[in-house]
Amino acid sequence: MIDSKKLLSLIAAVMLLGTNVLMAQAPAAAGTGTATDVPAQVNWMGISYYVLLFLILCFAVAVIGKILKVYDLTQQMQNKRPVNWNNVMGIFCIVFLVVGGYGAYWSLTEQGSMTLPEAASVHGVKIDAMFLTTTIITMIVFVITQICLFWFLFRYRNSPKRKAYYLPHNNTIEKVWTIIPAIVLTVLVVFGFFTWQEITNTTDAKGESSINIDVTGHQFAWEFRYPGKDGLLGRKNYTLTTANNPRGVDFKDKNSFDDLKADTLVIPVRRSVKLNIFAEDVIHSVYMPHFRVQLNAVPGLPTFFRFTPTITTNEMRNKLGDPGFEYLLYCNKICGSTHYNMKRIVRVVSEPEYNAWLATQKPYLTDALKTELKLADATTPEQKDNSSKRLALNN
Ligand SMILES: [Cu+2]
Repeated sequence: MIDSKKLLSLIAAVMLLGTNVLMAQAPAAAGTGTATDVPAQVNWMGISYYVLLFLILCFAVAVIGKILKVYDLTQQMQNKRPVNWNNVMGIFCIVFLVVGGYGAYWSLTEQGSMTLPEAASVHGVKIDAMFLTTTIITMIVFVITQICLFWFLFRYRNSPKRKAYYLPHNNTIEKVWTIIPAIVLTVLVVFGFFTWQEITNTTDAKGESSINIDVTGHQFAWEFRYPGKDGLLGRKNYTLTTANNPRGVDFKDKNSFDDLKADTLVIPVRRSVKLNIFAEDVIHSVYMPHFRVQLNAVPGLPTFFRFTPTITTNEMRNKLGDPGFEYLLYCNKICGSTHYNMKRIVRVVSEPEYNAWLATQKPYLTDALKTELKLADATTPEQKDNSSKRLALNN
């Protein structure tokens, strides 16, 4: 009763359940932390339950198959008409079309609202428009092709009364199903290409000055570095990394002296922001769903993402009627055991609020780092005076 095909299906099912166990670890680990043995036990109970259910289902299908086979043979022995499997399969196709169609409708209406929240950036609105256009076009094609596929399987199932029509080739059909998708896909790709170009443009548009912010991911936190009064971030070099200089900022570059560090990503509304993205150990991913921002943070390969927020945190709180609302920056790569903890608050504020906030941020160049770099000793008394003035700006 168990042949090689059934054995393969069993192996596939076990592998699938194995993946389930892996995924089930996240909520267990993210739990309250009490009674760690219990979730593991519950997981394994769940797995054995589904394995058992699958085996029972296999057994039931095999038994029904055998019963039908016996019924079929007895019909033939009594010279009665055997089961018409073409009709059975045809009806199954129609049932599949109706049940599957309803399932697609159900998942769209039930889970459709679980998609992304309202876009709060300029390019985010464009991405949503692209996504909606693609979804509508593919949905129309999906509905038409599925109805045709299953209806034709039912309507033109094998019948002794009918002879199949042989259609070797038709140029018109070939042209239609090549040219129409080619035009539609070209329009979608070109639309996407222009949006992507805005995001990855290295130079500012005319009359625009982006705020450069360094975002660095490491296991398991995000670090922010803001430019000081000069509006410029100093260079970085990983070989300069020490306990006091964790991001490896190069202080041979005078732009580094007034750089600031922050715990929250605060950005002014309607100003272009360029996030310079770094990783110090494994691949992380900067993900801010409201702004439709997502880009990998790759060790040794700096990336960047340019976007313009359009809705302040306060405006969003009023819109949602949720006074506790915060925009969030997540890590979107499963980068290790406490990956889920890798998030930061992002606050969109007015330009004056941003400037006021920036003025209160601590300098990256701490006293300990100054001592380590012997910054004070390496200068003449006159320079010392100047540099202490310059450094005083940071405090
Ligand atoms: Cu991460």
